[in-house]
Amino acid sequence: MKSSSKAKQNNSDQALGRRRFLTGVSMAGGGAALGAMTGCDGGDNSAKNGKSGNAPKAHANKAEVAPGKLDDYYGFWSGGQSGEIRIVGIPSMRELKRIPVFNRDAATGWGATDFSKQLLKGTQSGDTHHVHLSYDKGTYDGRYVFVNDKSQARLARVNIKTMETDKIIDIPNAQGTHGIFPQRHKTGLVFCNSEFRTPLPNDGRDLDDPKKYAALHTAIDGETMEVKWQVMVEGNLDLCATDYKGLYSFATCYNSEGAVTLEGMMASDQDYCYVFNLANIEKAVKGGKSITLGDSPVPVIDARGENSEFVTRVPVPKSPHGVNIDPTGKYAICSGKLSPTCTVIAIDKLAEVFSGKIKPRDSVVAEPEVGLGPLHTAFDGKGNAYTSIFLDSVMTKWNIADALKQFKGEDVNPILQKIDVHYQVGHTNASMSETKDADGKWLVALCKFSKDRFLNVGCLHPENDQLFDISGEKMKLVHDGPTFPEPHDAVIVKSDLIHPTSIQPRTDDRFKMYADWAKEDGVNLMKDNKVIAKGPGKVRVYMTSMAPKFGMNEFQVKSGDEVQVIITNQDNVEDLSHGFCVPQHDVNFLVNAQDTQSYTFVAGKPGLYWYYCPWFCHALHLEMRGRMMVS
Ligand code: K7E
Ligand code: CUA
Repeated sequence: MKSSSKAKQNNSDQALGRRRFLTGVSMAGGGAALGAMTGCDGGDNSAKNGKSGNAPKAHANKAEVAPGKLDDYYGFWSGGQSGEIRIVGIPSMRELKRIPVFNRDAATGWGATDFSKQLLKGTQSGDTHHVHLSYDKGTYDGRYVFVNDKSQARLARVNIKTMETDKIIDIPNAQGTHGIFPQRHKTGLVFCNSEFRTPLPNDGRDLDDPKKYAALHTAIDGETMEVKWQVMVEGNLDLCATDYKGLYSFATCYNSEGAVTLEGMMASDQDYCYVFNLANIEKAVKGGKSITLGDSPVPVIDARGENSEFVTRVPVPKSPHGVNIDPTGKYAICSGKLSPTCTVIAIDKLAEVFSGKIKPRDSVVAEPEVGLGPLHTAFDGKGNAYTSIFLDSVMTKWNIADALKQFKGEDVNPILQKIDVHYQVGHTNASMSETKDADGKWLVALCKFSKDRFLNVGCLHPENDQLFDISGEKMKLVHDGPTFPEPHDAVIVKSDLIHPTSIQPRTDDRFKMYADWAKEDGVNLMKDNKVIAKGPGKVRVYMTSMAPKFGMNEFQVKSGDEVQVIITNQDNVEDLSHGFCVPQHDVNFLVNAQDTQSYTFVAGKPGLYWYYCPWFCHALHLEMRGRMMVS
C-alpha cells in the first residue's frame, strides 16, 4: 500500500544519513542544529565536534507526512488521568482518535449511554497507564487492545474492528492495578500486577499490620475476559512483561521492605524481579491447591515468603521500574529507577533457577550503567536497547551484546549514545518494539514535563511526546508533540496489521441487548419508529435516523416518565454519523453508520423540547430535528 517511490525515498534518506555520519558531517552536528533551532542543547553527549549541516531538514522531512498522505504506523497511547486511549499516527504524531474507556465522554455519550453505563457501573473516571495489543506468534494479531485502570483496579478491552471498548472487568482483591501484559504466543492470558499491598481479604482486618499486607499477580483470559487465577505475593508489583513462549510472566517489585512510608520503601538497596512459572501455577490451580479470598470465587495461590515452584525472585538493585523483553525473547531487562543500571536476565536460564540448579541471581547476565533514573526500555531489533532516563532527562542507546561482554569482564563500553529529552521522560517505545518484528524505525519518549517547549497555557502544561528517528546510527529528534495528561505508555504498530471497519458490524455483544428489547417489544430495529409503554411511568422510544431526517417527527411522554430512546442509524455510508440531543435533559450521544445506541433519562417539566442531530451529516443537518412533547 505504500508507493515504491516513497520506500525509495526513505531508503535514500537513510543511506544519505549514514554517509553523512561516516564522512564526518555527523548527525551530532544535525542534532546541534536542531538544538539551536529549539533553543536547547543538541543533546548528543557522545560526540559534540560535528559541524552542523542540512541534516535536520532531512530529518524533519522524513517524519513529515504530507497532507492527504497516511502514516506508516498506528500509535496506541494510554490517556493517563483522562481515562481514555488515544490513537496517534506515526511518524506524523497527528492525534487521530480518542477512545473513551473509563471516562465520561461528552462527544460520544460514553459513560451515559445504556451500554457504557453497564460496563462502567457508576464510575466516571479512570487512570490508564498501560496499553498493549493482543498477540499471535510473537506479533500483533490486530484484534484487541487491553488497557488498565490503576485507580479502580480494572482491565478494559477495545475491539480493534470498531475501536470501541467492549469489556471492562474488575480485578478482585486488588488495588492499584498497574503493569499489564498479554501473552505473546497467542491471545491467551493477560497479566495484571497490583501495585498496592493491602490486607487480604481487605475487609477491615489487619489494618495496621503491614506485615500481613500482600499484592496480587492476576491472570485474565483475553478472549472471555474472565479472571482465571491470582498469585498472592508479599511485595509491591510494578511493571509486567511476558516471554514469547508462554512459560513465564514477570513483575518488577519495589518495596520488598514491606514499608508503608516513602522512606521505608527506599531503605533496602535490593529489590526483585519476580518470575511466575505459569505451568506450575496452573497445575496447582487445577489440582485444587488454591484458596479464595473474601467474596471472590477466583482461585488464589499463596506464594508469599520463599521462592517456590510458583515464583522466583531475581535480586536486582533498588526499586526497579520497567521490565521489557527484547525482540529475540532471550532477555528480560529491568530498569533500575533508583539504581543507575539496567539488569539483564537471561530467560533461558530460568528453567535452571526453578529446578534449583542455579541461584536466581545467576540468571543475570549484564548490568550496564545507563544513567540516573532508568524507567523503561525499548528495542530496535538490531541488538540495541533504548532506555528512558528520568532524572538525567536523556534517552540512552546501548548494545545488549556489548553489555553482556562487559559483565563478563571485557573492556567494552555498551553505551552508544545519550540524547537529551525535554523533559523527564517516563515511558519510551519503538516501532514494533514489543514484538519479534521490532523494526528500528521510530522511537517515542513520553516526557512528563514540557516546561518551555510550548506556549504557556496556564498552570497545567502539556506533556511532551518526542519522536526520534532511530533508523541510523544515532537517535535524531524529529518532533515535539504536546499531549493532554498523561499518556504513560504507548505502543507503535505497523499500519498493515490494523484493519478497522467504517460501518458498525452489529455483531458486538451490545447488539444482543438491543435485539432482546426489540424482540420483547415486537419491533424491527432497522426500520420501526414506535413509542412503547413499558408499564407505569416508563416508555421506550424506538427511532431510526437517515440523513437528514429522524424516523419520527415527534413523540409524547409525561413529565417524570423514565424514557429510553433507542436510535438506529440506517445510513450505510462511511463516516455518516448522527446523534441525538435533547435540550435541558443532558442527553447527547453519537450513533455511527448502521449502529444502534440507547440512552435512558427522565422527562423534565411539561413543555416542548426539540431533539436534534448534533453531528454534521447533511446540508439539511440543522433541520434534522423533532419535537418531544412533555405533558
Ligand atoms: Cu512508568 Cu504507570 Cu508505566 Cu508511568 S508507569 S512512567
Ligand atoms: Cu444527522 Cu446531523
